[in-house]
Amino acid sequence: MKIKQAKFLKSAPALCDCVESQLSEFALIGRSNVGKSSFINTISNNNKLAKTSNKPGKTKLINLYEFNNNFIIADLPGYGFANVSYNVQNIWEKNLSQYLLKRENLKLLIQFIDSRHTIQKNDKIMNNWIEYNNLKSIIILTKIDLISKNDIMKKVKYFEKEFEKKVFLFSNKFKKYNDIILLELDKYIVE
Ligand SMILES: Nc1nc2c(ncn2[C@@H]2O[C@H](COP(=O)(O)OP(=O)(O)O)[C@@H](O)[C@H]2O)c(=O)[nH]1
Ligand SMILES: [Mg+2]
Repeated sequence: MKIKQAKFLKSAPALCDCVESQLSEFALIGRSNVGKSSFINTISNNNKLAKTSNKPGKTKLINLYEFNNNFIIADLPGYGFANVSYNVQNIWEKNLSQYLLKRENLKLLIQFIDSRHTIQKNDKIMNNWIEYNNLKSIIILTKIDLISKNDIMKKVKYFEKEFEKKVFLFSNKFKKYNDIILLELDKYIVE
């Protein structure tokens, strides 16, 4: 699959604010700063499409983007930010779990994991929650350019063992990882 067109659709605080759509939807989840917004920009070849930031926890909205007039990617607020109050965190979790469980056109969750670290507690909690709710998901290891070539295979093995499934690789610095991910997403698009 080639990305020929990409556009911003809407920012939504909660499920009820998302535009209704028949298009297949993918949701990006992962800790703040893991590279979710960068993924959108990299596959669309447009660094201005999604806001990226090195300050964690900026986005609290579900940002929807449409590709090729054919599918939607929802860039979700990152989990695990440190400096928000417990109350804000609760509202955020409620809004987000409602979206993940009830969004009708949602076909697949894409969980982003920073390849530089070992498995983080909130990544594991999120992954368990996904499995518990029987949601389809794939895992993408990000920032592959920041680990040595030698470590890439070690990390793949480590995370595949931890999550008991295949993991995909990604870097916003190299285009070579795009195709295999887009090929995988293509399998979940319902025309
Ligand atoms: N070296 C490197 N930096 C990245 C990569 N992806 C994202 N970043 C940087 O990490 C920071 C957070 O990225 P962002 O896409 O905003 O993360 P998000 O919070 O998950 O949406 C930004 O400064 C990005 O430039 C990557 O693959 N390699
Ligand atoms: Mg972001």
